[in-house]
Amino acid sequence: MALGSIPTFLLFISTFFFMVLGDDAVGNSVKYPLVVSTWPFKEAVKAAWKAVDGGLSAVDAVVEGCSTCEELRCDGTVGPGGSPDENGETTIDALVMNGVTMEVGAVAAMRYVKDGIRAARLVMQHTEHTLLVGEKASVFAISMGLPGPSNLSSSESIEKWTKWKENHCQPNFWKNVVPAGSCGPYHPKGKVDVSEECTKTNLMGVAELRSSHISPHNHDTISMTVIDKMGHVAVGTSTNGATYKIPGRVGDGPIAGSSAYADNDVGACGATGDGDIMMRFLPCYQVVESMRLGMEPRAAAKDAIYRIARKFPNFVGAVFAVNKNGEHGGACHGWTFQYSVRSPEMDDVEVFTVFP
Ligand code: SD4
Repeated sequence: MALGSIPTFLLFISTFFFMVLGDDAVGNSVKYPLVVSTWPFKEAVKAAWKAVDGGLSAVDAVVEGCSTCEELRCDGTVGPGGSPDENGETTIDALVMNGVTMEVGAVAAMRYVKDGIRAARLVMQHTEHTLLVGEKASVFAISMGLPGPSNLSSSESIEKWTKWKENHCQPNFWKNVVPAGSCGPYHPKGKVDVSEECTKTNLMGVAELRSSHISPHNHDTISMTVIDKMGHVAVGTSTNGATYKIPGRVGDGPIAGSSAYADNDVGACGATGDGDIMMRFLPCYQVVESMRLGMEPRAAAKDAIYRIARKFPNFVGAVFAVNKNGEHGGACHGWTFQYSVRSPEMDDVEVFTVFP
């Protein structure tokens, strides 16, 4: 080799390694591919791991993982047959986000179609939109080839709903209405003093009295992050939403930045909990932006939860945070949270427990 061509050769070699390893791999202990999911949804994590380890993209692995939870009806609150609304109907909220392109596809309050996360991916891949809702989302999903219309109720969801009706439709999500302690139809309670009744805030601006309908036995969301072999990040979410919700309610599940968020330059986040509160704070957007400013995943997760808890001390929820090197951490409020991880260093899925 002529002496003059040595620098060119070295440049070629370093460019080659940069392209193969990616900038994150240089000088760092990179831990991907990686799968992280809310709760001990081990089968879902295994399915996503199998997909990503086999070479599928982060987006496709997220879809495989969340789809497995929908098929298994994880916790009886993901996929068909879970959490009935006030009419006894099960609907689905789902989202997928590509952290490379920042594309998002989501469906909300989708009826008659059981494949929430696949419908979300169809929105992302075949439309310029971000979010389709209700029956129109179902029509879209079926027109794009997903099975349906199907009855999303199960004997369990109908039984749960029947007991709730027998219990005078308690608990429910209404406020400032009459009748108070029984089933509807409901009407506004007359003149409401907004400062006293609606916001229930004290002088510190803290909403004190709102009780949460979400409990450790009633959690409903798989939120998953995958980093693939290329170091590309994606997130996905699927849920039936809140049990006994008012029909038409959309939770945080299909809201980018709330239930999940991914940015390839930084990392990703997944959330679970009281979506009606959480979606006001976009906790996963907050987590990713905090990590962008240099926070460690665990500190970013704690900060995002704290921002909600200082305004809603009774709020129940949790987030996990993952940076682009695969380091992760979680934080929670009002319950003990668990999240599942599969990385190249592990022989199997590991479950991490986070205390409030
Ligand atoms: C919702 N965030 O629709 C969902 C419910 C949930 O743990 O995650 N519960 O509000």
